[in-house]
Amino acid sequence: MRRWGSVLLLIILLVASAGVACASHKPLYKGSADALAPGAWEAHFVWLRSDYFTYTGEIWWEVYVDPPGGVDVLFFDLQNFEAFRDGQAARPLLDPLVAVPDGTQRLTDLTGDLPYFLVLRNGGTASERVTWTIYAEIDWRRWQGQPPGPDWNLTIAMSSPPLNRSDAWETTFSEPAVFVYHCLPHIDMTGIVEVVPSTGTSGPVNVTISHMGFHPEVIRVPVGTTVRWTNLDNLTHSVNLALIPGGFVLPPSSVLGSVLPIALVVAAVTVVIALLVLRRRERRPEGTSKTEESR
Ligand SMILES: [Cu+2]
Repeated sequence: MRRWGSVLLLIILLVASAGVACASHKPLYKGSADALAPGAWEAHFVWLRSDYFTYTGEIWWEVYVDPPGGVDVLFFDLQNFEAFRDGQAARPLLDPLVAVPDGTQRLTDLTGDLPYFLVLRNGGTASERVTWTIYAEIDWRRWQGQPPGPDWNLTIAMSSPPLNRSDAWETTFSEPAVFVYHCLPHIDMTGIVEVVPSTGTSGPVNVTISHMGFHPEVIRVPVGTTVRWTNLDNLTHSVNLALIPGGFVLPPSSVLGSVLPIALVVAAVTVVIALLVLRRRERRPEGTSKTEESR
């Protein structure tokens, strides 16, 4: 009897642990902690392209702000992120979380064509520390014999040696280009360097590696800039820069998308005017013959 009791207890424990495993199913995309001075912001990108996974287009994130309050959470597509960065009107894909102590948001139907950007902005007057994690749902059927998903097709153009704590590595960018980079072995640690044409000169730009992330993670620098990565973690990290040929190109559909509604309205108005003109022309001979008949 006692033996059966312990078997039953074992079964209950197994079922319970399986339940916990299911409930904690969180396909981590990336995460780190940002130290934000008042007025400062950091951007973290999500690009659902991978050699390793097929993503379903569903992502969510969690943020925790310490001390509570003062931090806004905004999520942009590439076009609107660029506008936001340039200080222009920008439309987030979701209603922003404003001055939150913590929060989570979810979004579906994202594509792997271009990166998206999670922006954490300190709108308050005190320094804030934001711990954030981004999750992306994975199509696990790929691991069950289904064809693999889209590839990064990344060709690593430049690599640092392994960087231990306090080690630094730098390189100078001499041509306009877009690089996406990642750490090895931590492939979820990623960043973007966009090198833009410039006639002026620029000082060195520092990127720190801390809390399993690059800070700042997304940088735009003029040609001729030296970028220096310094590892502040107790783990060994590295920087592996891959050139994105042609950079990020907005699909023509997004341009068409903004022009198409106007074009449709113009076409509809033209058709209505044309029909009215045709009807008037058709009526005229009819009227004439009637007057002739009535004569
Ligand atoms: Cu690493």
